[in-house]
Amino acid sequence: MKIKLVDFDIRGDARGSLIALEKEHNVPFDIKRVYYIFDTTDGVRRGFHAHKNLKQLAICVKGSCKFLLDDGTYKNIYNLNEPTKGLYIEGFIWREMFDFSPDCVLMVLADAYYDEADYIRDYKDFTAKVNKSKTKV
Ligand code: T46
Repeated sequence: MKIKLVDFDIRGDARGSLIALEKEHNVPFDIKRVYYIFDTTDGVRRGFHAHKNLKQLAICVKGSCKFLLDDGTYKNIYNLNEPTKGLYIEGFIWREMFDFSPDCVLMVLADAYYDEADYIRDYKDFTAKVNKSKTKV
């Protein structure tokens, strides 16, 4: 299980800024899928799930939003408000996204194709699985 904030180098010049995302350089997995969330309804909260097996890198390329990440023991809130930062999420972590600014474009890179079977969408199932893995030690 891993959560990490990643800083991207800006390849900027007098014309403006550019950030390149490359597998193994600043993206620590093989990119299979990219999706982005935008035009989010005011006050909405999304996510409410964990993944059984997925690596993701979330970047707010415009505007801002917040991520609540919960490993079943600790909860942390991450504020994504610049395109130079990515939030890397790997492993069994519950996530909720909220406080989207009206202009927010949240881009997510993932190491696997979309698969509903990889989602745990019930918080009780999530905590039960976390507790089961703790007792396995
Ligand atoms: C995650 C957070 C950060 C697809 O058809 N393909 C896709 O690749 C995705 C991501 C979604 N969908 C469909 C499934 C639903 O009918 O798009 C609809 C909205 O997806 P969902 O309700 O899962 O969206 P969020 O914002 O709750 O969660 C998404 C990702 O699903 C999830 O992996 O970690 O963003």
